[in-house]
Amino acid sequence: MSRPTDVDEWSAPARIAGADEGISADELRLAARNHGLPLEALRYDVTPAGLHYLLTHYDIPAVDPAAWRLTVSGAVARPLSLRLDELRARPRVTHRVTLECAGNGRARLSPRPVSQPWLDEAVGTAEWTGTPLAGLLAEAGVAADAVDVAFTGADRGFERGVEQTYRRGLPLAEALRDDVLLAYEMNGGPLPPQHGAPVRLIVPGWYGMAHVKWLVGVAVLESEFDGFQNVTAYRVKQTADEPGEAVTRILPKALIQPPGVPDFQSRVRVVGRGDVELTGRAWSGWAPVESVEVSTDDGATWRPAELGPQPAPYAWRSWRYAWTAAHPGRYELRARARDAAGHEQPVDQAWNRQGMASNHAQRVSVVVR
Ligand SMILES: Nc1nc2c(c(=O)[nH]1)N[C@H]1C(S)=C(S)[C@@H](COP(=O)(O)O)O[C@H]1N2
Ligand SMILES: [Mo]
Repeated sequence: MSRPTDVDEWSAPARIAGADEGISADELRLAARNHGLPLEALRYDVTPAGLHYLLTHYDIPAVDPAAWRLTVSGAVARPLSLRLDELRARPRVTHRVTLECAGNGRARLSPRPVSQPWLDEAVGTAEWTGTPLAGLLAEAGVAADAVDVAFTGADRGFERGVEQTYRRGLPLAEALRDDVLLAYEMNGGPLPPQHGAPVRLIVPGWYGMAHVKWLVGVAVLESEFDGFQNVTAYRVKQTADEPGEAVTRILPKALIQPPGVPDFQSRVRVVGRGDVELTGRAWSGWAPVESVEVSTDDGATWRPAELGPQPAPYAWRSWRYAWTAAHPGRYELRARARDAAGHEQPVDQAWNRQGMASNHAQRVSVVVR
Protein backbone atom coordinates (compact mmCIF):
# COMPACT_ATOMS: atom_id res chain seq x y z
CA MET A 1 0.00 0.00 0.00
CA SER A 2 1.32 3.44 -0.86
CA ARG A 3 0.99 6.47 1.36
CA PRO A 4 1.63 10.17 0.71
CA THR A 5 5.17 11.27 1.58
CA ASP A 6 6.68 14.58 2.45
CA VAL A 7 9.94 15.32 0.57
CA ASP A 8 11.56 16.37 3.89
CA GLU A 9 11.26 12.78 5.15
CA TRP A 10 13.57 11.28 2.55
CA SER A 11 15.55 14.24 1.22
CA ALA A 12 16.49 16.00 4.42
CA PRO A 13 17.99 19.48 4.77
CA ALA A 14 21.66 19.86 5.69
CA ARG A 15 22.34 18.98 9.33
CA ILE A 16 25.09 18.97 11.92
CA ALA A 17 25.50 15.74 13.93
CA GLY A 18 24.80 15.77 17.65
CA ALA A 19 27.73 15.71 20.07
CA ASP A 20 27.85 11.91 20.47
CA GLU A 21 26.10 10.92 17.25
CA GLY A 22 27.92 8.23 15.27
CA ILE A 23 28.01 7.68 11.52
CA SER A 24 24.58 6.46 10.38
CA ALA A 25 23.76 3.63 7.98
CA ASP A 26 22.85 6.29 5.37
CA GLU A 27 26.30 7.85 5.66
CA LEU A 28 27.94 4.42 5.61
CA ARG A 29 26.07 3.60 2.36
CA LEU A 30 27.41 6.82 0.84
CA ALA A 31 30.93 6.07 2.07
CA ALA A 32 30.88 2.58 0.56
CA ARG A 33 29.77 3.92 -2.85
CA ASN A 34 32.11 6.87 -2.84
CA HIS A 35 35.37 5.25 -1.88
CA GLY A 36 38.59 7.06 -1.05
CA LEU A 37 42.21 6.56 -2.08
CA PRO A 38 43.74 3.75 0.03
CA LEU A 39 46.50 5.86 1.61
CA GLU A 40 49.22 3.37 0.65
CA ALA A 41 48.40 4.39 -2.95
CA LEU A 42 50.09 7.72 -2.18
CA ARG A 43 53.16 5.76 -3.37
CA TYR A 44 52.14 6.25 -7.02
CA ASP A 45 52.98 9.46 -8.88
CA VAL A 46 49.87 8.80 -10.97
CA THR A 47 47.03 7.03 -9.18
CA PRO A 48 45.88 3.84 -10.94
CA ALA A 49 42.29 4.50 -12.04
CA GLY A 50 40.73 1.94 -9.69
CA LEU A 51 42.47 3.49 -6.66
CA HIS A 52 41.47 7.10 -7.42
CA TYR A 53 38.78 8.41 -5.05
CA LEU A 54 35.20 8.60 -6.30
CA LEU A 55 32.36 10.98 -5.55
CA THR A 56 29.01 10.75 -7.28
CA HIS A 57 25.99 12.58 -5.85
CA TYR A 58 23.30 10.47 -7.54
CA ASP A 59 23.73 7.36 -9.75
CA ILE A 60 26.35 6.65 -12.42
CA PRO A 61 24.14 7.36 -15.45
CA ALA A 62 23.81 5.08 -18.50
CA VAL A 63 25.29 7.10 -21.38
CA ASP A 64 25.41 5.51 -24.84
CA PRO A 65 28.59 6.88 -26.45
CA ALA A 66 27.11 6.42 -29.94
CA ALA A 67 24.08 8.55 -29.11
CA TRP A 68 26.05 11.01 -26.95
CA ARG A 69 26.18 14.64 -28.08
CA LEU A 70 27.81 17.64 -26.46
CA THR A 71 25.89 20.86 -27.02
CA VAL A 72 27.45 24.30 -26.74
CA SER A 73 24.64 26.83 -26.39
CA GLY A 74 23.51 30.05 -24.74
CA ALA A 75 25.26 33.36 -25.42
CA VAL A 76 27.25 32.16 -28.45
CA ALA A 77 27.17 33.19 -32.11
CA ARG A 78 27.18 29.61 -33.43
CA PRO A 79 25.67 26.90 -31.18
CA LEU A 80 27.37 23.51 -31.61
CA SER A 81 26.39 19.89 -31.24
CA LEU A 82 29.30 17.42 -31.39
CA ARG A 83 29.55 13.68 -31.59
CA LEU A 84 32.29 11.83 -29.69
CA ASP A 85 34.36 11.17 -32.85
CA GLU A 86 34.21 14.88 -33.70
CA LEU A 87 35.42 15.80 -30.22
CA ARG A 88 38.22 13.23 -30.43
CA ALA A 89 39.34 14.59 -33.81
CA ARG A 90 40.09 17.97 -32.19
CA PRO A 91 43.52 18.94 -30.76
CA ARG A 92 44.53 16.44 -28.09
CA VAL A 93 46.44 17.28 -24.89
CA THR A 94 47.22 15.52 -21.61
CA HIS A 95 47.53 17.15 -18.18
CA ARG A 96 48.48 15.54 -14.88
CA VAL A 97 46.03 16.90 -12.31
CA THR A 98 45.35 16.22 -8.62
CA LEU A 99 41.64 16.15 -7.78
CA GLU A 100 40.40 16.51 -4.21
CA CYS A 101 36.79 16.48 -3.04
CA ALA A 102 35.82 19.73 -1.33
CA GLY A 103 34.32 17.64 1.48
CA ASN A 104 37.59 15.86 2.26
CA GLY A 105 38.29 16.01 6.01
CA ARG A 106 34.63 16.60 6.88
CA ALA A 107 34.23 13.58 9.17
CA ARG A 108 37.01 14.87 11.40
CA LEU A 109 35.26 18.18 12.08
CA SER A 110 33.64 18.70 15.43
CA PRO A 111 30.68 19.07 15.44
CA ARG A 112 30.43 16.92 12.31
CA PRO A 113 28.39 18.02 9.27
CA VAL A 114 26.24 15.06 8.16
CA SER A 115 27.22 14.14 4.58
CA GLN A 116 29.71 11.92 2.77
CA PRO A 117 32.01 11.22 5.78
CA TRP A 118 35.50 11.65 4.34
CA LEU A 119 38.50 11.42 6.64
CA ASP A 120 41.65 12.31 4.61
CA GLU A 121 41.41 10.11 1.52
CA ALA A 122 39.25 11.95 -1.05
CA VAL A 123 42.13 12.69 -3.40
CA GLY A 124 43.90 11.24 -6.44
CA THR A 125 46.12 12.25 -9.35
CA ALA A 126 45.51 11.21 -12.95
CA GLU A 127 46.69 11.96 -16.46
CA TRP A 128 43.63 13.41 -18.17
CA THR A 129 43.56 13.48 -21.98
CA GLY A 130 41.08 15.49 -24.01
CA THR A 131 40.60 18.66 -25.98
CA PRO A 132 40.81 22.20 -24.57
CA LEU A 133 37.39 23.73 -23.92
CA ALA A 134 38.73 27.14 -25.05
CA GLY A 135 38.98 25.98 -28.68
CA LEU A 136 35.36 24.91 -28.69
CA LEU A 137 34.22 28.16 -27.10
CA ALA A 138 36.22 30.15 -29.69
CA GLU A 139 34.54 28.20 -32.48
CA ALA A 140 31.10 28.86 -30.98
CA GLY A 141 31.88 32.58 -30.57
CA VAL A 142 31.30 33.70 -26.99
CA ALA A 143 29.17 36.87 -26.58
CA ALA A 144 31.06 39.96 -25.42
CA ASP A 145 29.03 40.29 -22.21
CA ALA A 146 29.22 36.62 -21.17
CA VAL A 147 30.21 36.06 -17.51
CA ASP A 148 29.80 32.37 -16.62
CA VAL A 149 29.72 28.98 -18.31
CA ALA A 150 27.35 26.30 -16.97
CA PHE A 151 28.23 22.61 -17.34
CA THR A 152 25.49 19.97 -17.25
CA GLY A 153 25.97 16.28 -16.51
CA ALA A 154 23.68 13.42 -17.55
CA ASP A 155 22.97 12.39 -13.93
CA ARG A 156 19.83 13.31 -12.05
CA GLY A 157 18.54 13.07 -8.50
CA PHE A 158 17.28 14.87 -5.41
CA GLU A 159 19.26 16.90 -2.94
CA ARG A 160 17.82 18.60 0.14
CA GLY A 161 14.36 18.30 -1.42
CA VAL A 162 15.38 19.78 -4.80
CA GLU A 163 15.17 17.57 -7.90
CA GLN A 164 17.99 18.40 -10.28
CA THR A 165 20.49 17.44 -12.95
CA TYR A 166 24.08 17.84 -11.73
CA ARG A 167 25.10 21.28 -12.98
CA ARG A 168 27.92 23.64 -12.08
CA GLY A 169 28.81 27.17 -13.18
CA LEU A 170 32.36 28.40 -13.73
CA PRO A 171 33.52 32.00 -14.29
CA LEU A 172 34.20 32.58 -18.02
CA ALA A 173 37.83 33.56 -17.36
CA GLU A 174 38.46 30.13 -15.77
CA ALA A 175 36.59 28.29 -18.55
CA LEU A 176 38.86 30.01 -21.13
CA ARG A 177 42.13 28.83 -19.50
CA ASP A 178 44.03 26.70 -21.98
CA ASP A 179 44.43 23.82 -19.48
CA VAL A 180 40.67 23.34 -18.93
CA LEU A 181 39.82 20.11 -20.71
CA LEU A 182 36.96 18.07 -22.08
CA ALA A 183 38.58 14.76 -21.09
CA TYR A 184 37.80 11.39 -22.68
CA GLU A 185 40.79 9.42 -21.36
CA MET A 186 42.21 8.77 -17.89
CA ASN A 187 45.77 7.45 -17.47
CA GLY A 188 45.97 6.57 -21.16
CA GLY A 189 42.84 4.39 -21.19
CA PRO A 190 39.19 5.16 -21.88
CA LEU A 191 37.51 7.23 -19.18
CA PRO A 192 35.81 4.68 -16.83
CA PRO A 193 32.03 4.93 -16.28
CA GLN A 194 32.44 6.01 -12.65
CA HIS A 195 34.78 8.87 -13.63
CA GLY A 196 32.39 10.40 -16.19
CA ALA A 197 32.47 8.45 -19.47
CA PRO A 198 32.39 9.35 -22.23
CA VAL A 199 33.49 12.94 -21.46
CA ARG A 200 34.09 14.98 -18.32
CA LEU A 201 35.32 18.46 -17.53
CA ILE A 202 38.74 18.98 -15.91
CA VAL A 203 39.44 22.33 -14.23
CA PRO A 204 43.00 22.02 -12.88
CA GLY A 205 43.43 23.52 -9.42
CA TRP A 206 39.74 23.50 -8.47
CA TYR A 207 38.08 21.23 -5.92
CA GLY A 208 36.32 18.16 -7.37
CA MET A 209 32.79 19.57 -7.73
CA ALA A 210 33.89 21.74 -10.68
CA HIS A 211 35.03 18.74 -12.76
CA VAL A 212 31.58 17.82 -14.13
CA LYS A 213 31.31 14.15 -15.14
CA TRP A 214 29.07 12.68 -17.91
CA LEU A 215 29.13 16.10 -19.54
CA VAL A 216 26.34 16.75 -22.06
CA GLY A 217 25.87 20.52 -22.07
CA VAL A 218 28.02 23.66 -22.05
CA ALA A 219 25.97 26.88 -21.83
CA VAL A 220 27.45 30.37 -21.96
CA LEU A 221 25.60 32.74 -19.63
CA GLU A 222 25.31 36.53 -19.58
CA SER A 223 24.49 36.52 -15.87
CA GLU A 224 26.00 34.67 -12.95
CA PHE A 225 25.03 30.98 -12.71
CA ASP A 226 22.59 30.58 -9.80
CA GLY A 227 22.06 26.80 -9.73
CA PHE A 228 21.95 24.66 -6.60
CA GLN A 229 25.54 23.32 -6.76
CA ASN A 230 26.98 26.86 -6.77
CA VAL A 231 24.53 28.87 -4.68
CA THR A 232 23.28 26.37 -2.07
CA ALA A 233 25.93 23.62 -1.99
CA TYR A 234 29.70 24.17 -1.90
CA ARG A 235 29.62 27.26 0.33
CA VAL A 236 31.94 27.97 3.23
CA LYS A 237 29.64 29.33 5.91
CA GLN A 238 29.05 29.27 9.65
CA THR A 239 25.27 29.68 9.87
CA ALA A 240 22.40 28.27 7.80
CA ASP A 241 21.10 31.69 6.68
CA GLU A 242 24.25 33.45 5.48
CA PRO A 243 25.19 33.07 1.78
CA GLY A 244 28.81 32.21 2.64
CA GLU A 245 31.74 32.06 0.25
CA ALA A 246 31.90 29.92 -2.90
CA VAL A 247 34.31 26.96 -2.82
CA THR A 248 36.83 27.36 -5.65
CA ARG A 249 40.49 26.27 -5.67
CA ILE A 250 42.14 23.59 -3.55
CA LEU A 251 43.90 24.79 -0.40
CA PRO A 252 47.34 23.33 0.31
CA LYS A 253 47.50 19.95 2.00
CA ALA A 254 50.15 17.31 2.74
CA LEU A 255 49.37 13.65 3.36
CA ILE A 256 51.65 11.06 4.93
CA GLN A 257 51.79 7.59 3.38
CA PRO A 258 51.21 5.59 6.57
CA PRO A 259 54.49 3.82 7.48
CA GLY A 260 55.00 0.23 8.63
CA VAL A 261 52.12 -2.22 8.74
CA PRO A 262 48.57 -1.59 9.98
CA ASP A 263 46.40 -3.18 12.60
CA PHE A 264 43.36 -4.58 10.75
CA GLN A 265 40.64 -2.93 12.84
CA SER A 266 42.19 0.28 14.17
CA ARG A 267 44.55 1.03 11.25
CA VAL A 268 47.17 2.02 13.84
CA ARG A 269 50.61 1.61 12.24
CA VAL A 270 53.36 -0.55 13.69
CA VAL A 271 57.06 0.09 12.91
CA GLY A 272 60.29 -1.28 14.34
CA ARG A 273 62.46 1.12 16.30
CA GLY A 274 65.24 2.88 14.38
CA ASP A 275 65.26 4.74 11.08
CA VAL A 276 61.86 5.12 9.41
CA GLU A 277 61.59 6.93 6.11
CA LEU A 278 58.35 8.90 5.95
CA THR A 279 57.02 9.77 2.50
CA GLY A 280 53.92 11.46 1.18
CA ARG A 281 52.41 13.94 -1.24
CA ALA A 282 51.48 17.60 -1.07
CA TRP A 283 49.42 19.79 -3.38
CA SER A 284 47.71 23.16 -3.75
CA GLY A 285 45.37 24.51 -6.41
CA TRP A 286 46.66 28.06 -5.93
CA ALA A 287 50.39 27.75 -6.57
CA PRO A 288 53.15 25.14 -6.42
CA VAL A 289 53.87 23.65 -3.01
CA GLU A 290 56.85 25.41 -1.50
CA SER A 291 57.39 23.55 1.74
CA VAL A 292 56.28 20.53 3.73
CA GLU A 293 57.02 20.17 7.44
CA VAL A 294 56.65 17.08 9.59
CA SER A 295 55.98 16.67 13.30
CA THR A 296 56.52 13.36 15.10
CA ASP A 297 55.78 14.74 18.59
CA ASP A 298 52.10 15.76 18.53
CA GLY A 299 52.86 19.08 16.84
CA ALA A 300 55.38 20.35 19.40
CA THR A 301 58.21 20.65 16.86
CA TRP A 302 58.18 20.81 13.06
CA ARG A 303 61.05 20.00 10.70
CA PRO A 304 61.28 20.46 6.93
CA ALA A 305 60.76 17.50 4.60
CA GLU A 306 62.74 17.13 1.39
CA LEU A 307 60.57 17.93 -1.64
CA GLY A 308 60.56 16.01 -4.92
CA PRO A 309 60.00 17.80 -8.24
CA GLN A 310 56.74 19.62 -9.02
CA PRO A 311 55.70 17.41 -11.96
CA ALA A 312 52.98 19.73 -13.32
CA PRO A 313 51.43 22.97 -12.05
CA TYR A 314 48.40 21.23 -10.51
CA ALA A 315 49.76 17.77 -9.68
CA TRP A 316 50.87 16.68 -6.23
CA ARG A 317 54.51 16.76 -5.27
CA SER A 318 56.30 13.95 -3.40
CA TRP A 319 58.19 14.55 -0.15
CA ARG A 320 60.36 12.51 2.22
CA TYR A 321 61.48 12.84 5.79
CA ALA A 322 64.01 10.74 7.72
CA TRP A 323 62.52 9.91 11.12
CA THR A 324 64.61 8.30 13.80
CA ALA A 325 62.13 6.44 15.96
CA ALA A 326 64.61 5.98 18.78
CA HIS A 327 62.25 5.02 21.60
CA PRO A 328 59.40 2.51 21.72
CA GLY A 329 56.00 4.04 22.36
CA ARG A 330 52.98 5.58 20.72
CA TYR A 331 53.42 8.53 18.34
CA GLU A 332 51.20 10.79 16.29
CA LEU A 333 52.64 11.96 12.98
CA ARG A 334 51.50 15.13 11.25
CA ALA A 335 52.51 16.99 8.09
CA ARG A 336 51.67 20.46 6.81
CA ALA A 337 52.22 22.20 3.48
CA ARG A 338 52.64 25.79 2.35
CA ASP A 339 52.29 27.02 -1.24
CA ALA A 340 54.11 29.73 -3.18
CA ALA A 341 51.05 32.01 -2.95
CA GLY A 342 51.47 32.12 0.85
CA HIS A 343 48.63 29.76 1.83
CA GLU A 344 49.60 27.78 4.96
CA GLN A 345 47.95 24.57 5.96
CA PRO A 346 46.50 24.84 9.49
CA VAL A 347 47.10 22.08 12.03
CA ASP A 348 43.64 22.39 13.58
CA GLN A 349 40.22 22.64 11.98
CA ALA A 350 38.65 25.83 10.65
CA TRP A 351 35.04 24.72 11.09
CA ASN A 352 32.27 25.45 8.57
CA ARG A 353 28.80 23.95 8.46
CA GLN A 354 29.06 22.05 5.17
CA GLY A 355 32.55 20.78 6.00
CA MET A 356 34.01 22.32 2.83
CA ALA A 357 37.65 22.98 1.88
CA SER A 358 38.95 21.61 5.19
CA ASN A 359 42.73 21.32 5.15
CA HIS A 360 43.59 20.68 8.80
CA ALA A 361 46.59 18.34 9.19
CA GLN A 362 46.18 14.55 8.97
CA ARG A 363 47.10 12.57 12.11
CA VAL A 364 48.73 9.16 11.76
CA SER A 365 48.93 6.98 14.87
CA VAL A 366 52.09 4.87 15.02
CA VAL A 367 53.36 2.36 17.56
CA VAL A 368 57.15 2.00 17.64
CA ARG A 369 58.22 -1.43 18.94
N1 LIG B 1 27.89 14.95 -13.24
C1 LIG B 1 28.53 14.91 -12.07
N2 LIG B 1 29.79 15.40 -11.99
C2 LIG B 1 30.45 15.37 -10.83
C3 LIG B 1 29.85 14.87 -9.65
C4 LIG B 1 28.54 14.36 -9.75
O1 LIG B 1 27.94 13.88 -8.77
N3 LIG B 1 27.91 14.40 -10.96
N4 LIG B 1 30.55 14.90 -8.46
C5 LIG B 1 31.57 15.93 -8.38
C6 LIG B 1 32.38 15.85 -7.17
S1 LIG B 1 31.67 16.46 -5.76
C7 LIG B 1 33.67 15.41 -7.19
S2 LIG B 1 34.62 15.48 -5.79
C8 LIG B 1 34.28 14.88 -8.43
C9 LIG B 1 34.83 13.50 -8.20
O2 LIG B 1 35.43 13.00 -9.35
P1 LIG B 1 35.85 11.46 -9.41
O3 LIG B 1 34.67 10.65 -8.94
O4 LIG B 1 36.23 11.20 -10.82
O5 LIG B 1 37.01 11.31 -8.48
O6 LIG B 1 33.34 14.81 -9.50
C10 LIG B 1 32.49 15.92 -9.59
N5 LIG B 1 31.72 15.84 -10.80
MO1 LIG C 1 33.26 16.44 -4.09
